[in-house]
Amino acid sequence: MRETALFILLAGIITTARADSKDGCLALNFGHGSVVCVCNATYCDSLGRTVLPDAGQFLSYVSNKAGSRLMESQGQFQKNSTGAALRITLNPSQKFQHIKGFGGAMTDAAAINILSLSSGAQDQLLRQYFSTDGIEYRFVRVPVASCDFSTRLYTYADTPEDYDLQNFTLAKEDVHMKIPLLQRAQALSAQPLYLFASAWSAPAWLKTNGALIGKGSLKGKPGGKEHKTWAQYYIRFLEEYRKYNLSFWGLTSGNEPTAGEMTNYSFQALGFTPETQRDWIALDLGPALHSSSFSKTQLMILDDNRLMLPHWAKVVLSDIKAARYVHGIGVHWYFDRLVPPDVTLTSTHHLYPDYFLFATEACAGWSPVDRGVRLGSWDRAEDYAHDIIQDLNNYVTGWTDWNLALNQDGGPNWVKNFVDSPIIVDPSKDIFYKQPTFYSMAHFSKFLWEESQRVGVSFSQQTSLEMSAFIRPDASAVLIILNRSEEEVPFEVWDQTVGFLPGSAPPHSILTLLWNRQ
Ligand SMILES: *[C@@H]1O[C@H](CO)[C@@H](O)[C@H](O)[C@H]1NC(C)=O
Ligand SMILES: *[C@@H]1O[C@H](CO)[C@@H](O)[C@H](O)[C@H]1NC(C)=O
Ligand SMILES: *[C@@H]1O[C@H](CO)[C@@H](O)[C@H](O)[C@H]1NC(C)=O
Ligand SMILES: *[C@@H]1O[C@H](CO)[C@@H](O)[C@H](O)[C@H]1NC(C)=O
Ligand SMILES: *[C@@H]1O[C@H](CO)[C@@H](O)[C@H](O)[C@H]1NC(C)=O
Ligand SMILES: CC(=O)N[C@H]1CO[C@H](CO)[C@@H](O)[C@@H]1O
Repeated sequence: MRETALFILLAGIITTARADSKDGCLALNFGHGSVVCVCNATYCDSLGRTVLPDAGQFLSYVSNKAGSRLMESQGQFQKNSTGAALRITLNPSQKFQHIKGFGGAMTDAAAINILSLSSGAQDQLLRQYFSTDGIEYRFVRVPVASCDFSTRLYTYADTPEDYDLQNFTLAKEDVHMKIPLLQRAQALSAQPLYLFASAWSAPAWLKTNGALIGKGSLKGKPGGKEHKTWAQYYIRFLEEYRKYNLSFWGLTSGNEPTAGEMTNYSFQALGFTPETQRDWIALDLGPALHSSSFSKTQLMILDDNRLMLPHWAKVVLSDIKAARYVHGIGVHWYFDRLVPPDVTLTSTHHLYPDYFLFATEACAGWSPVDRGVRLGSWDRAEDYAHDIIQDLNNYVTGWTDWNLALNQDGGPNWVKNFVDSPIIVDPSKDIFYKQPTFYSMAHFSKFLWEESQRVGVSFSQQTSLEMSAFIRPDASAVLIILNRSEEEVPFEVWDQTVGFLPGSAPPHSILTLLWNRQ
């Protein structure tokens, strides 16, 4: 009797209904496919600290269109196959890239929105992203001066002809908003945050078009005084932030250089071709960083749509004088559908395996046909998970979301380039909404620690499930599965060291499975 009961217990998946527990999602449905979770100064759903299950057990976390949010269950590995038609075999001997981490951007807009809440709600929001109770972001992209998600146009050196940057000063947006929030985020994080800087435009007086917006590049040629000043501007930025105890892990060579090069952009941009970026790095930025106290700062080129690869990387990295200063390649997700990821990402990895690939910007609600905030959209959660899995399966080492928080219009944005964000604030009620995309990020950011290594998976039959598998530094395994269809069919995972994991991917779901292999 006892053995039968035990067997039933072990074979089944024991569900702890987190949605109904005290830390569950307070769901609100705005009619866009799924729900948002409402948080205020004193209440927010959270997973808390995840603890590795005992040997032979696994943990499963599911979020789905039906409204589950990181719902935790525990189950037991079995010695025998479950008989499921789909067997997913973990192949740990097939090793790929190591993970750096996940995060979002502290834009002026994000800072304005976070600070529009009461201090209690601000703390709650920051904890959601950065603490071990939350989703444990490691990376924060920090715009260098203004971008479209600002309420005004400025740089830190708007005094004309100030080639020595004597009047370089951080803006009030840095000193009173972004810096204090970054310090608070750092204090909430169990680990040092990895900040990286991206500039949208150089000061107008350094540029061919004399404006921060539109089509324009630096005056003169790489090696010339404008290019030298623009390199020093980055150094000055790093110095100023260091005075506030904020040190940067990395920087990019500038946001979306193709925007300022090829189009009459409606907001801040600075054009580079791959050739001018190469020469500016070789002659100006690289030497400036190298001779500064920031020589270890990770320099990422491109910081633009991945469809520019591998061409952009070939031009910059085949030049030894530029390549020696570069560490990685930053990619954005816009237009990802136009070119397959193996053509852009994997081919670049194989050409330049010593340079890491890193996703530096993505957001939902940017397309003219599907614009702005959509509270509770599950499609957008799937878009995130699909793109992250695709990137990870093509050698990308981390993924950075765009604005950490926006208002209900998807701003503020001085050119009304409104988009969506995983957190939408409503200061009139002193609450914020965690969108389905917040949970997409969570399924990766909370579980894939730094130095987790992607490993192989194989299938017993054709499947349209999308997935990516990892071994973490503590030797535990993480498997993340996305099911974008309406159906549910059981599967099993076979891990030679522990046995068979009985599983099932619900319709329209994101699933993270975690187990101990020792
Ligand atoms: C926050 O939300 C919880 C749960 O709905 C509620 O009990 C509490 O009163 C709210 N707190 C404030 C300050 O509104
Ligand atoms: C496992 O499989 C073996 C061999 O097929 C069988 O003898 C045994 O009864 C099975 N055990 C369970 C618990 O089903
Ligand atoms: C720039 O700095 C110089 C010297 O520090 C100072 O005299 C001047 O007033 C500043 N100009 C502006 C526009 O801030
Ligand atoms: C800066 O950080 C160091 C070490 O983390 C700490 O000792 C120091 O007090 C901090 N300084 C400020 C101004 O926050
Ligand atoms: C560029 O766009 C601005 C408006 O954003 C417009 O005023 C200007 O005429 C445009 N320039 C060209 C060359 O098309
Ligand atoms: C699109 C997709 O991934 N669909 C799959 C969802 O999961 C079920 C169960 O494994 C499969 O049958 C679907 O093909």
